[in-house]
Amino acid sequence: MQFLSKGVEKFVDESVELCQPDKVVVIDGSEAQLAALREEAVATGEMIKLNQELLPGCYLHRTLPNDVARVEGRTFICTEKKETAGPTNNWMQKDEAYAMLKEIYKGAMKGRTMYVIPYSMGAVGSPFSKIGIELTDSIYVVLNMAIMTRIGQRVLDQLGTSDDFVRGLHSKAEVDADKRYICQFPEDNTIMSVNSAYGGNVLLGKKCFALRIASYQGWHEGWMAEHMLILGLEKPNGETKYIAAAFPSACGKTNLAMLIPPEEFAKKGYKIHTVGDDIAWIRVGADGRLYAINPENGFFGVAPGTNNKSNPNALASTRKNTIFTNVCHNLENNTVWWEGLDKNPPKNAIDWQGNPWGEKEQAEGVKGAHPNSRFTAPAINCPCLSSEFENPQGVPLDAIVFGGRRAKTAPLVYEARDWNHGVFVGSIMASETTAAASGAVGVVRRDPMAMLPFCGYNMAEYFAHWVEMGTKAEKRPKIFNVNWFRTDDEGHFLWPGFGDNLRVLDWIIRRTEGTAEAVETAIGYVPNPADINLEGLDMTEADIAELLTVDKELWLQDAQGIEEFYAKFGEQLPKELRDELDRLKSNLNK
Ligand code: OXD
Ligand code: MN
Repeated sequence: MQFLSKGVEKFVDESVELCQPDKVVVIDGSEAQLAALREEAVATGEMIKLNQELLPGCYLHRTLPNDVARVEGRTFICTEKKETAGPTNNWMQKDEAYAMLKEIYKGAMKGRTMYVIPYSMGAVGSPFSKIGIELTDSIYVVLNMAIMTRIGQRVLDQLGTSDDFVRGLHSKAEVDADKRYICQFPEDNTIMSVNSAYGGNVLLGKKCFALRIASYQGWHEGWMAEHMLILGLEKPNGETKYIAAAFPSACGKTNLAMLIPPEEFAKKGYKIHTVGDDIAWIRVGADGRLYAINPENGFFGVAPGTNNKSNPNALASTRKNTIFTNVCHNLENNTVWWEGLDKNPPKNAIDWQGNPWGEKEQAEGVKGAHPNSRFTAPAINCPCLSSEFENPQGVPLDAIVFGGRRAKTAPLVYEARDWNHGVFVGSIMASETTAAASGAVGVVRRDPMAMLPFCGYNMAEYFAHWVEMGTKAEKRPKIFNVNWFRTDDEGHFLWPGFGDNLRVLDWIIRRTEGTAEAVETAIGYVPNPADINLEGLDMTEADIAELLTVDKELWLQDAQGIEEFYAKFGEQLPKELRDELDRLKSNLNK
């Protein structure tokens, strides 16, 4: 095939020779071509066309029951040397990986069409943006990529004769779980994903490129790819401040990014503007501040639990031009349903596995939607999408927030003393397993910067890169840690969360402006109870005081856990972080 870029031509020709598709189709991004693909997917049963009056442009897709989530155990960083991937990644020697994968891809597309998807992560032509070419034998992938990224001829035009693009080869092959591999080759800007058809494994622009490959690129090129939402907080005076926040999967990033302010705040004029819900690419601007873009163009959100109360903006985003995956098919009106959408499950439905689902199955506790069922919705649908969403220069960050699910240890919010302390706070991020019973504490999994499954290189180098970015940015954002999940001794959540999280963001922004108080503790700056605006909230100062306590005994135990986690990195751990841990311990022992 002919392309302006000789690199694209070579990649397509070699992949055709390997996978032997019957046909090759280049995705030009036109509505006519996408409409024809939707029709074809409906004709073959790959997608179900939903009620076009209630859900215009919406479709339902089911993956195989063995293929419903990201597969961390089968995700590899493939480099020349193991040290480049580091102690927290699965590693394969890259030549061995290529040889093994080639056997699996051989003839995998026989009888099928190979689609060539040119896509841009970030607005086409933005100085932040990067181009990828994904080859796939799945129409579902093409249609999802058309929502999640900017695709088509305009991307090829932007690439021109350049060979600077990320190669992604995806084949669903036989969807054989035993031969499923999600391999990143950061040294070669290459991704190979085979035997899966589930979003997180196959929409190669998302986790594989925008986090694993991009984090490696950023390390070499002096920028950062992070697992962060980006939001703009508009204050009553009309000024908007930007926050990027990292939380592990399933800790509410989409909800925070689309937060609806509590009534008292809304009345005063506070608003939230969503820039992104999952990924941020961050660079140092000419003025020495950090600027962030969301490289994606849509939301790949978890459906269960999304409802008019928890996240009306996310729900509104799914009402048109959306692809639903593994949710329940409501046959009463040919729409969709999932657990937590409302209290009226359909009486006549098909569950995510394609089985009849009605009152009997519900009484037996069979789930209608898979717990990881998803919606792929265009960002443009989001009622609170930021006007800066397409800004090619990104938005300036005032604060970076880390957070996890901790029943006891972490207070509702605290502020790092300075950048390096903030990097330490991110590096010790942890989340506990849920549903802590009375007094019990869940199992802690360390998930530094929420990047454990997504960092494309040695995490010790990644920490060092964070430290270095702090020296490059003269006007660094302040760094904070939040914990919406603190519980009392009976295991009840102490903080209402959702829209009320704005009260914490408000303190954070006032801290960046120097207009809010705090006390210095062993772990950093913590607000006094009176510093959080509780207007309109049924909560006493004693309640908030409890949320803000720092239990030295628990923190000393945590310091032990951090020590064990850090031991993985041996001598490679940056001295700055070792010093911060020593300082934490000495503060706690004072
Ligand atoms: C995730 C996701 O798993 O965003 O983090 O899908
Ligand atoms: Mn994510």
